[in-house]
Amino acid sequence: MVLEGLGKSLNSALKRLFGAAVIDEDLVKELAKDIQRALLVADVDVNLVMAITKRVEEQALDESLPRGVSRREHIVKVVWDTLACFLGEKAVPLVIDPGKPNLVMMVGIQGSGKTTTIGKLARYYQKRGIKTGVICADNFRPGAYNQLKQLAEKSSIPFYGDEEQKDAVNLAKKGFDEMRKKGIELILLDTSGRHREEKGLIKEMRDISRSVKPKEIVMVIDGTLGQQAGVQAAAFKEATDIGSIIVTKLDGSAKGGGALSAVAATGAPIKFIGTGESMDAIEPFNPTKFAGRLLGMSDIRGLIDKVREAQIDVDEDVTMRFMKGQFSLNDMMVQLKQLKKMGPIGKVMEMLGLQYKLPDNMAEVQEENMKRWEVIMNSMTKEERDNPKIIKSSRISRIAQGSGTSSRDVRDMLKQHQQMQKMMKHIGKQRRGRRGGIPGIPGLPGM
Ligand SMILES: Nc1nc2c(ncn2[C@@H]2O[C@H](COP(=O)(O)OP(=O)(O)OP(=O)(O)O)[C@@H](O)[C@H]2O)c(=O)[nH]1
Ligand SMILES: [Mg+2]
Repeated sequence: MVLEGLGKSLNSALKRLFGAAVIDEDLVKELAKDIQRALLVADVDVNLVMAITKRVEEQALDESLPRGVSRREHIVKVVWDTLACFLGEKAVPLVIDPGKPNLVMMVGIQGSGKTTTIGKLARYYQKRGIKTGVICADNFRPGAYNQLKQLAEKSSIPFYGDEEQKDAVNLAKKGFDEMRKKGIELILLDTSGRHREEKGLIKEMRDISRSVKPKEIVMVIDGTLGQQAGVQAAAFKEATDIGSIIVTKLDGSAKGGGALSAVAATGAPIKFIGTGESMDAIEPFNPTKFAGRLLGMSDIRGLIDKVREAQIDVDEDVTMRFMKGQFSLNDMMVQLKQLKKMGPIGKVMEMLGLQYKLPDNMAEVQEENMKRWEVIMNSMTKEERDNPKIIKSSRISRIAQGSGTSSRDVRDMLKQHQQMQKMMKHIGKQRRGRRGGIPGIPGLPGM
């Protein structure tokens, strides 16, 4: 996976958020620290890291939560949005006017991946029904002509090149004419990467682009450079306003996060990323989706959805009563049924990050018990159901007789109720301890 290391550490930072009992300033600070560490390891510029985490800290405990959004979800969204923002925010696609010769010129430092990327892009667009051709204007490196020719032939893509021609501008012009005559819509122009630094590269880029007037100039940048990629991007951005960027070699590069964020910081749009040596290893760059993938959002969303699915609407009054420990037998039945829908109770509590040691028997509340308890409850008066405290020995015998169960069954149920009431009180306290309150899952009071 692309930027696997960064993704893993960001994901575990968020898991900590989901595992925490209380969401307060300390927790957000810890989360920010985790994110800082992850980004620094990925070679993201220190100032950028600070700006990212400052924004997360500022917005995480923002008091006003949109309706129906829990604090945890809100924080996940803040982290997601912030990362996306620092990756460029919007996806900027390569625009191709169909039926016209769209010339796209590739430039880049030696070995950055220009030729490979041209091969990939040609395939990418050809598969999408756009007539695509490639031109080799690299008259510098001896193998360049054959490298591109072979890539083109493998994918049956029209190729132009001339090993005898030594002038790059001439090659570009001739190639462009040829392709135009053939009705090619996307013409990808490969240039030489004789340069080791930006200056010389930019001069040559100007010379060629003046004569062939490309629609767009793409700078191909090696993602393994980390934040150094930003230097190239900045020089390039200054030199042309029809420029965009493709960052390559993000597969397996520990510094890819640094490269992407540094490039995005220059304001030059990243349009594609290269994710491997094979001809299919290219993808359009979408900051929002990319940030989501880094955070392993599919996982976390799944958890949120699971909790949501099981929720029922309980009004605030009921929730308040639970928090004060006023918890009737009817309430208990409703809660047990809800919890059963979500799976093993202990697991649910763990997912929600609630720290409470469940009484051993409670985790095993079985359907059988619940059925029996319903029968028992039918033999009670309303007063008894609402306020089971009043049920003493004589009432227990009466209820057991009336429901065809034993006194022990009735006592078991009452004991269960007491334990659950205690738990609800405890959860209520946890909830009150949270800053601003966590509007949680209405079916589970106090969460
Ligand atoms: N792992 C990985 N390797 C890549 C990627 N893109 C390019 N490469 C490799 O990088 C090396 C250089 O790629 P080229 O496409 O020849 O680079 P170039 O910019 O055309 O090089 P010059 O023309 O010499 O300046 C090759 O070995 C490619 O296979 C990528 O996304 N991932
Ligand atoms: Mg090349």
